[in-house]
Amino acid sequence: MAATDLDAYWMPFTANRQFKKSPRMLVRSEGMHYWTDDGRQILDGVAGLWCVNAGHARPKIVQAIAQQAGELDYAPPFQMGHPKAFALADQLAKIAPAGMNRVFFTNSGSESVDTALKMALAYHRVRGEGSRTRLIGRERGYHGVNFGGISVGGMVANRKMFGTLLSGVDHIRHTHDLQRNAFSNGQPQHGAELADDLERLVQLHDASTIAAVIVEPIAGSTGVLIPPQGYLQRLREICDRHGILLIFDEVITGFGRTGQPFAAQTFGVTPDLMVTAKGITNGCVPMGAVFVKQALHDAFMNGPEHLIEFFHGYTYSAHPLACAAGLATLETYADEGLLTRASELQGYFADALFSLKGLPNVIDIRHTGLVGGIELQPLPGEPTKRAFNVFLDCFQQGVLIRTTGDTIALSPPLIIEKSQIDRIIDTIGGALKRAA
Ligand code: PXG
Ligand code: PLP
Repeated sequence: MAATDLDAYWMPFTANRQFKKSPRMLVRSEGMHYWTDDGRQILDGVAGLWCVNAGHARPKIVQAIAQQAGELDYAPPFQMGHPKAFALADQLAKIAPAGMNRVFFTNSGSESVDTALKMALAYHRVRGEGSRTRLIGRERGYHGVNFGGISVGGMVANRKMFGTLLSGVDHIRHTHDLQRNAFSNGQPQHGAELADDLERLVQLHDASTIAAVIVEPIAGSTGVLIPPQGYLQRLREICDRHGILLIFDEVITGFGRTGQPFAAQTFGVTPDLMVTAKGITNGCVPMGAVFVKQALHDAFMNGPEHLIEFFHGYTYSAHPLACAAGLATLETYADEGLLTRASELQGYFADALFSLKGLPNVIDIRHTGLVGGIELQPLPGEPTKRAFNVFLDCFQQGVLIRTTGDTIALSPPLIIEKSQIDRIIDTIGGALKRAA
């Protein structure tokens, strides 16, 4: 392709000029692999972008999308319905944490986040507690890129260019603590007390002003931060004590990543609202969903029946192609036991990850289920560069990984075989030695 052919597309979250000088083009995918435009096979260590949990081009999903496009291409979601939207919500409720049986559809994680924040605010208002307007996020949180999400989010680069954001937002501290917790095998031992930061904000602002707190059970985008033992439980207790809604952002952790359908189940803590996307359609058609407890939904179902209860929705909420893909995805997950397969493989995966301990510049290894993080000592004065060099090297060797800051993140499709885990880890090991 001539260089000018690449000019028009302004790529998201990409070093555009670097990419366009040396493009990395994917042209085909199947199972655990991508193929590049120069015919190389690439082993996918990140499920696309944490979303292709059942692997690529799965026949049931491909067929469902093709058939749906010919049968019902689009249906307006406002004041109209189509059967697959109801069927998908019903199926999703069956795998959700107990009681989270009402589902609102969106088209992405970012939209799901903003939907959940609006639901939380409106919920308090319909119950007559309209003073609860404050939203609490966490440092190093990633909640997508819309204004609500970056307001509660805690990644500096994603916020600093965009003005004053939402007002009335505060943040609790993050849980990353290399000094006390480096190389924890599973949930770190130290840090449950960091949840008490929420109690501190309650003292500062008063509970009557706080609507909700949103956290990722595992922070993915800021480098795979596993919650310390007891931390999520403590957040839940503080929320309960003060009538604050707890929102889990499970965009990455949902759909089997941690060994259960959702991290809420893996960690044994049920939120009030749960934000999802990505794996809901195996990444094949954009879709997101917000799960809520029935009581929260029911609080809106008052007033005259002909009136709209919640003034929110997207042109493409519950898009027929997405619903068809979602139903076929859930079927594929169920056929192959994928929503719990990570719990069977996590021991092997953890051992493989820990075999990298002691290699040059590896300063921490973190994991749960089939998500792993390998944190590197940054190059002096050049943060992110060492990890990015490892990424480029691995891609040359035929393995796709993801880096964020100086952390390598792994989240392979849940169909991965042990030999493929070995291949990914060996390739990273080689790249780490070369990068030393
Ligand atoms: N919340 C969380 C926890 C996410 O991980 C979003 C919301 C936003 O979803 P959408 O579909 O709007 O992108 C995400 C998305 C990375 C990376 O490299 C992760 C995401 C997106 C882009 C890059 O870690 N997660
Ligand atoms: N902008 C305009 C002018 C619109 O008419 C609409 C939807 O009708 C939107 C934005 C929102 O688009 P979507 O529903 O796809 O989020």
